[in-house]
Formats: sequence, structure tokens, C-alpha cells
Amino acid sequence: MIWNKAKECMSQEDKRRLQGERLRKLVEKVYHSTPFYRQKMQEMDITPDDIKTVDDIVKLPFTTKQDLRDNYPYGLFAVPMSQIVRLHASSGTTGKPTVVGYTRRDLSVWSEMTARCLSAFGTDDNDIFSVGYGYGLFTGGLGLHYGVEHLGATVIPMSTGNTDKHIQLSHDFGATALACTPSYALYLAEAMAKTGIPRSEFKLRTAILGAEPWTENMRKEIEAKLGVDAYNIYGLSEIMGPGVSHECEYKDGSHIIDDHFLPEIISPDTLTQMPYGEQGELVFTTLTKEGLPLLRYRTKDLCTLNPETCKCGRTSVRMSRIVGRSDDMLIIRGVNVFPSQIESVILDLEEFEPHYMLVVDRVNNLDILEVQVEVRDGFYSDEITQMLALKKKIAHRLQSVLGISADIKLVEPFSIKRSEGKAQRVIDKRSLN
Ligand code: DLL
Repeated sequence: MIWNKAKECMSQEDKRRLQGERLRKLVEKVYHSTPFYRQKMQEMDITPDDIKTVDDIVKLPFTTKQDLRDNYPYGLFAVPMSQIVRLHASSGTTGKPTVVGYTRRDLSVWSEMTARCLSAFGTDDNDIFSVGYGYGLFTGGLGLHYGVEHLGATVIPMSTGNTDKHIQLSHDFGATALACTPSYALYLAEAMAKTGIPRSEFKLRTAILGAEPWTENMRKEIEAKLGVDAYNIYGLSEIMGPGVSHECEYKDGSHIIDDHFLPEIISPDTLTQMPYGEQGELVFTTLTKEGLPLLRYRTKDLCTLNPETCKCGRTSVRMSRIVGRSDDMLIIRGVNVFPSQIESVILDLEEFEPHYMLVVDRVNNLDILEVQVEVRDGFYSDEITQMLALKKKIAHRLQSVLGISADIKLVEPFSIKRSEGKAQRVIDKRSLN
């Protein structure tokens, strides 16, 4: 079943009962099959009998990326390898990769959940998807691929790279939907414009974007440049991959598939649960996973949760956009700065393209933030006074939003490197010094 009304529009009471039942089974299972969890629970002096309802989740231990690394590669798997049929891994910037394993049933749940997302975006078996997420150890490509097939739609497994071919085949094969990162969607839009093929010759209507943080302003930009309706899809490999949450036609937060993934928001400092509406770190417990079930996995993603029933009828808890990751937050001269705040300012000003790079450095013991940003065609000028006025304008806006000053470097259109996967927009030279 794809649009699973029975599960997606379940009453809060029934949902809590289902989550409680699944949680009890999960805890029983990991206690007996994963020495890591048994030991953690013994240290905390709890047994599976202490878990009676979904509220008892707070009694359980957290899991972190470090725990996965410490138990590299298979230490947290809850089934013998004979039952694992697929591995994925996320590389991260430092240390060993985190390895995730799926049983046949896990893969079947994953493709069904991803298909649920696609159905909420209004796509169906008549759609033709070009999947521009990377295929390989990254979960984006194969995750979307099997979701599209489960939906009964047609998939063109493009992967990343080879942008010209991607555009050509999208055109020739009549692709109606595109799945890729928001930054690649922008790049494709620019490259499409350069081909000279009129937009009316493409059938593209829907874009399914995720795998990196993006703002509402970025959505407007992509929708305008690519001529699509753009939706947010969220996920992480440790929990499953794409398809943990998704927007619906109202685009008012992303519905967490909470019959399978139990969300919480915690304070990253005190590790206590925070009330709905307050911003904190998103934590997930996988209620049905077999291969790598995780208790209270700390995502490091910062957002808020909203439990209200959506206008679409879904009763699932909705998450706001990811404001940033606690480990992406830049501390500049003692002030917390998220790249998404800077993106919002840039995209609010019509003079700039949505392409930027942040360079942070320390000079004479003082943190320096340089914002390199592309000036839109038509606004770029050789007139120094005009450029200075532009600089002043954006510097002033940034100062009022961030509370700190930034050095602005205006650059010509197309001079900042485009990204095909997850965009790398921050260079923090302080960590290199
Ligand atoms: O990025 C899975 C994915 C693939 C999601 C394709 C959506 C589409 P990882 O590589 O493990 O998995 O990275 C997970 O990426 O913790 C977030 O920080 C970030 N992220 C993923 N989706 C979004 C999104 C995939 N829609 C990490 N908005 C997560 C903001 C996102 N951040």
C-alpha cells in the first residue's frame, strides 16, 4: 500500500498504542541480540520490563555516531550476516565510515516508505523520475530508485555527474520528476538554460530535494529557475536513508513516518526531552528495523516538532526544516552562526545568485568570516561605487541577522564551484591552523 491512510491518518491514541507495542518488541529484541545495548541498559539498571508505553522511551540509552564507529563495522547489527542483504555507508569528514545493514524486510519497508513520500508529493505511476542522487554507498540514489519502482513509476537511474547527458535524457525520455540535492537542482537549472532547449520542451513538474539543508528562499529560487514544484525529503543513513520524513501538498513542515521512526527533540546540553515547538536536537528510535535497530539515535540535526494534524489529514508529527547541524554551527567571535541564516539573507536580495561560500579564519587571534557571493547578471558592474554600495547593503543585512560583521567578497556569476551532491559551502581554516 502506498498512500496508507490507515497508518498515516491514525488517531493519536492508536498511534501511541502502536508505537508503544513496537517499542516494547524492539527493546526486548536489542536487549537479547545486541551486547552493546544490553550492557548499556544494565549500566542504567533497566530491563525490557521497564518499557511499557511509548513514554518510557526516556528511560532508554542514547546512541551516537561515535558508538557506530566504535563498533565498526558490524558491532551494532542485530541479526547474523546471513540475513543482511545490503550495506550502505556514510563517510563523514573524519574517522571511519558508519556502516548500515539492511535485511530483506528492511529494504521492503524502506522502498514502501520512500514511495509513501513520493505519493505525498502528488507523483504516481504515470511519472518518469530521473534520479540524480549518487548511486553507491550513499543511500540517496538506491533509496529513491526503489521508492520510485515501488510506486510503480518509471525510474531513470542517472546518478550524479554527467550533467549534459542528464539534461539530454530528461528531455528525450520525458522525465516529469527530478530527485537530487537542492544544490544540484540549481546547477541543472543553469545548465538547462545554457543548452538553449526551450523549457516548454521539458516535461519536468516536480522536484524531490533533500540530503542537505536548504531554505524557503532556496525553494523559491529553484521553483522559479527550474519551473517545478519542489518538495523536501529528509532522511539519514543510520535510520534508513531518504524517506524518514517528507512534505505534503501544504508544504508546512515534513511529516515524519512515525509508525516506523519515533522522533524526539532533546536539548543537546542536558540531553532531556524538550516540549513540542522548542528547537533542539532531533533523535530517532527505529521501531521496526531488523538489521540495525537503533535506540534514541542522536542525529545532531536541529529543528522543532509539531504534533498538530495537518490540513492533508495526516496525523504524523511534522518537523521543521533543519536549521543546521549542531556540528555545522560556526562559532565566530563567540557568536553562534548557522550557514542557513546567511543563505536566507543572500537569497532575500535580488542582486545575488544563490551561490556562496563561507570562509572562516583566525587572524591575530580574531575570527574572520568572509562571505563570497555571486552577483546576479545585470547587477555586476565595473563601477566601483556601485559594487561598494552592493557590498554595504549585504554587509548591513548580515550584521543585523547574525549580530557580527562579515567581510564580503563579491564575485562574478558562475565563479563559485557548483556541486553535484551535497554542497560544501564552508571552509573553516581555523581547524587547519
Ligand atoms: O542524506 C539521506 C538522504 C538522501 C536524504 C537523499 C534525502 C535525500 P546521509 O548521507 O546519512 O543521508 O546524511 C544525513 O543529511 O542528518 C541531515 O543533516 C542532512 N539532510 C538529509 N536530508 C535533509 C533535508 C542522506 N531534507 C544528513 N534537509 C542528515 C536538511 C538534510 N538536511
